[in-house]
Amino acid sequence: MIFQRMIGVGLAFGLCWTCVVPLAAGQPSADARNVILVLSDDHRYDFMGFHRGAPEWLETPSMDYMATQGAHVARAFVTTSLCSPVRASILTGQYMHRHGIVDNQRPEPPDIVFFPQHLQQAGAATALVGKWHMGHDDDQPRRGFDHWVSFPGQGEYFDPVLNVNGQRRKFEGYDADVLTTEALRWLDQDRPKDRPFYLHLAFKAPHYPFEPAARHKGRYAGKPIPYPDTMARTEQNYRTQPRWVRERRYSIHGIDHMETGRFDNDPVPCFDSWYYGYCESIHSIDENLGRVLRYVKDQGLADSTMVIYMSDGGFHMGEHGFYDKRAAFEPSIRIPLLVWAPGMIEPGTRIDQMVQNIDIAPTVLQAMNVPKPDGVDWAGESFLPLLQGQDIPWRDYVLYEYHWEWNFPATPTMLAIRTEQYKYVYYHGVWDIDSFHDLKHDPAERHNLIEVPSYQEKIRSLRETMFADFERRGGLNAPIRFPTGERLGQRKLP
Ligand SMILES: [Ca+2]
Repeated sequence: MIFQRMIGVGLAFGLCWTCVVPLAAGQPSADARNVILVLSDDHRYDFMGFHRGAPEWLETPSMDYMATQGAHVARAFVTTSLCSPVRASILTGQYMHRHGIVDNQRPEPPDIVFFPQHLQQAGAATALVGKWHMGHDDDQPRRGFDHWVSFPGQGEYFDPVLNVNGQRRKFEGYDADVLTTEALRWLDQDRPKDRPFYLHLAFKAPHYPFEPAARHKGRYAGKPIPYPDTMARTEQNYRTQPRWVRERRYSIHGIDHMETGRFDNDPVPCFDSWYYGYCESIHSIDENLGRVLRYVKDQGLADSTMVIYMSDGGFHMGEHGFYDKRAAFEPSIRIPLLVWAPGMIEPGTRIDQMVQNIDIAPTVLQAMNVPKPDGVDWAGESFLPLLQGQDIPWRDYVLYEYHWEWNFPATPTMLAIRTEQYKYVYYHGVWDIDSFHDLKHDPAERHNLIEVPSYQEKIRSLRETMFADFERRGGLNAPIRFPTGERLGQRKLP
């Protein structure tokens, strides 16, 4: 009924909600949805209560609910595991090499087009509430959003100052609580009720330094930690890995260093307390995700709205001696992705095809029945047909790209290709070996098979496919930028 009302209003306003043009990846959906995208920061793919491999004591009832009552996209990846580039990829449907945002230091180029601009042009109401983080300094409203509540750079976990449509105000409380309250305020009071809407709600959590809401601090203290097998500094863990992997242990993104103070920190900060903080932060955003789901249900919007939950990247929690992301290992490039749309997506749907952040833009447009605008050339595809159980042609590999940062020099430039079973990673500009992993038999990526003779043909084939694809896309130009910001290049001696 709500959808019918939307159609009626659309016609009354001369909009085009019924003029559905079939999109490239499949048939248009039977009904148009509002979309709420809830985006977290550095939440790795398997730290959800229902997920195999999660700490058994981690509670995420809202994510569990979305998985059982909606769809779990079980193999979801980012094209770059770094805040600004991946956020730009979500909002443009393009790889980093195309949209040009390759680090966290610089703001977006002026000619970049974000998909909410297309939604606006089609008549939808749009809002961004939360983290933007393209460029460190600018919190001013950006194109594509009717309503804007954000902050510069990484923001603050407590009592944040938010830029609300150009006016800065200080708020009290935990960041995710405040942002959710502001998002619900827009949904409830400020948005035009006669138009479909897109809400982009982006939490700071669980990004380092892993601060939960005060009410959850200490919630998991003392619980048994399932340390990953690859965490120990042993010959077995490192004898086949590239040298830079072992070296990163001693950088700011390694567990034998972790934090770089002015004169170094010794002893090393406590891994366990960080682990608990990370999990408590995830619990804090799960609670706020629950507030969003509850609002949608209580307001009778469930049959006209799609809620997507995802992260902007993964995170190592000790694997290979790392914390942080950036690398092409599974904990870094895989993300949680859940979609809940009652009446549109069957409860308990599980998608095993490899989906990427660049697929979000076309998926949201299709879910809202907005035709793909002329001239738009997304790198991604809509996975809405997959969510609805349709059998459509789909990619059989995903690509990954990361460019070395002057500010964090321990992780090299890399290009990677991942298929269902294998992953090849090419490292650029370092005197080192590449990586090749059999994910089926070695999901922890403990054994680098790059020098095993029987795999050389497979490796050659993957390398050719990867380079040919990147070349076709214009993705073989590593950028060199003027160094800016702080350089966290201190190396703790092993
Ligand atoms: Ca991030």
